[in-house]
Amino acid sequence: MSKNDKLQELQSLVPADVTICETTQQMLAKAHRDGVDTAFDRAAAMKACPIGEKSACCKHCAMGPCRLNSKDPYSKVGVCGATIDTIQSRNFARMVASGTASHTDHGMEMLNLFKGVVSGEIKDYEISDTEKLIQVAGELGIATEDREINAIARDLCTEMEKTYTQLEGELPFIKRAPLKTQEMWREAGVVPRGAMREIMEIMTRTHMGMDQDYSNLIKQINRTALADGWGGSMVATEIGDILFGTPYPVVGEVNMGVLKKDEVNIIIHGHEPNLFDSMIASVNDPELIAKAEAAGAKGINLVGMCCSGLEMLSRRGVPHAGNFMSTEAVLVTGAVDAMAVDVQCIKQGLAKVADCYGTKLFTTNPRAHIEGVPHIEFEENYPRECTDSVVEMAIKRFAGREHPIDIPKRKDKGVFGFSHEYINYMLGGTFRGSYTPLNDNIINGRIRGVAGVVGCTNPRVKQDWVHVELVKELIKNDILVVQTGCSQISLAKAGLLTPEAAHLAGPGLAEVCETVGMPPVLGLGACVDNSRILTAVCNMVAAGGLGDSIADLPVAGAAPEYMSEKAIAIGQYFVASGVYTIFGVTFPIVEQTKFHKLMFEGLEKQGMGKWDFAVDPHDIAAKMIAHIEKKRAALGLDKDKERVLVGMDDRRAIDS
Ligand code: XCC
Repeated sequence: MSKNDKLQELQSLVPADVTICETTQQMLAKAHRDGVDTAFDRAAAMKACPIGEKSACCKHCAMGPCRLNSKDPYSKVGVCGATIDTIQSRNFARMVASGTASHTDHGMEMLNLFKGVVSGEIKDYEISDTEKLIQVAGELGIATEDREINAIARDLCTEMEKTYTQLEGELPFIKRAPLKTQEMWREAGVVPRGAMREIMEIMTRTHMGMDQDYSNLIKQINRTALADGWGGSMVATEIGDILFGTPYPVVGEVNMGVLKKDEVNIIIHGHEPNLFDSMIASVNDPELIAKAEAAGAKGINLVGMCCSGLEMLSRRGVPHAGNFMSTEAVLVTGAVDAMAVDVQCIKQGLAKVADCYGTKLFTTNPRAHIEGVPHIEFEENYPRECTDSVVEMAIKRFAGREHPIDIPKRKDKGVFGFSHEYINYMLGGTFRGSYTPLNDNIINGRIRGVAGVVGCTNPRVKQDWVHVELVKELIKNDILVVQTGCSQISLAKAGLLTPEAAHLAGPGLAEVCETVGMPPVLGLGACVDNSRILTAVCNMVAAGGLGDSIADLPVAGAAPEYMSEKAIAIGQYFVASGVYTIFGVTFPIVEQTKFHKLMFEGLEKQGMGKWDFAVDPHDIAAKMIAHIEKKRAALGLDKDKERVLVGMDDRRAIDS
């Protein structure tokens, strides 16, 4: 293709059609002028494979790959005889295995770091929240009274390690769930043992010629997904809090306007908080600051993106430049001197865009290199070796900036860091912290229910638009929204993570927000922090009045712009935990098949939640609201309580 043809093709994509993020629009237009493509352009140029999209193909052996007809799913079987239900349940199982592996691997890294800190081998990090350590240890049955912190921490490491390595028995955090939910899991035979074992079993059961009954495979799908939510993800969150601090509300700035023309700009993108934490130490090192100044910079500006960014935005208020679909666009500013990435959601396309605009891109994790991108290994025993050298390279690039700098002016403010511990305190105060005020407001109908709106952005739908429209509709209908992951940044850019956004809420929710001084949309952190939502729903059940299990609660979850296998694993653990969960974009199961019926109806009959799917945000909202109202009705909250007039005779009867 000639250069002119390429420019023409790029310019045929209208940025406002693919994203509502103003700064991403500006940078896409600039990229098109510069002849640079991003995932938005590649998605427009490459239609999603219609067979793969519906999961109607199987490439588990060399007799295939076999393609079935998603329009007429029972008209054919694979060469081995596999039916559509076997093929798509196996494909779905492997998505759950991959997503669960990602979160549990992240959690395991946190555990290794924690162990190193406790043993004294790792010296650059320390335990920063001993109160949380004691609370989690107590919850897991570890003696805490009159014991040294380090002794408790050692026992906690041993106990948490079971999350991964245990061959038999139940995951430690299973006890956090309401008893009725635990019983339902036991009855269904889906309580996870150790995550490694569950992932291994899913891989073998999905091998050619193994589990060929979707209704049996679903058990392993659920068991593996639960090992993510109540295992890997929960461990990642809890150790993250113990080491880096439990979040409490902090005002933070988001959007590309957080970059600074006259400073050395460094972006950390990925997932694990340790790299970011060490980078904070590096950019505050007086020697490195002096070097930056000597190179003509006014300072060093550290910024986050995606979930790494959320880890440190929630805990330290570090500015955040944007979510997943803005990671290439931000490089088009020419202002990013260095971007260091660790694991997950790092597009290979970043390498080319970084090259075009002279950004120094570095991979840092042994599990995630990118061909052609320099790698500076991050080692927890000597973390500063990696982060200091990234800073040095960024300073060098600043001094030799060759590309015009074009930073969009817009930045937005939001309140972040609503850990479930803080929600407890916020509602009840120091002495009577509890979820009772939340439950009371749900029971009296001021708040109809709670919705989790989470997950990625995806170039197959207009970036941020589905998240924002959906959340606006929910809060307008008096539904309190909690958020994690990239979705939260979509809403922060739209100004909904501020207490002032209460005016967009329905009268009941607005009244509660104004009384407490909280936003109608609460940001809970990164993707692994979906475990905070699990903990919060457990607290709602424990506070009373809303049923005995998670499945009884008037709650719903959505990932309207999801793209990753991690999101599928998250969705599945919410469903298995009892939560109605709706996804947008596309759904990897053929409608009208037995497996579809099981996921969208059957699981609910077993006491779990269920899947649903819609693309339009208003349809998604309507379905979530209908589900919440259905749960309210089941709890008897749909009718006003009959007023009983108590006469003197009745009083005497009560007294006696
Ligand atoms: Fe990745 Fe966690 Fe999705 Fe964002 S939301 S695109 S998984 S960074 Ni978790």
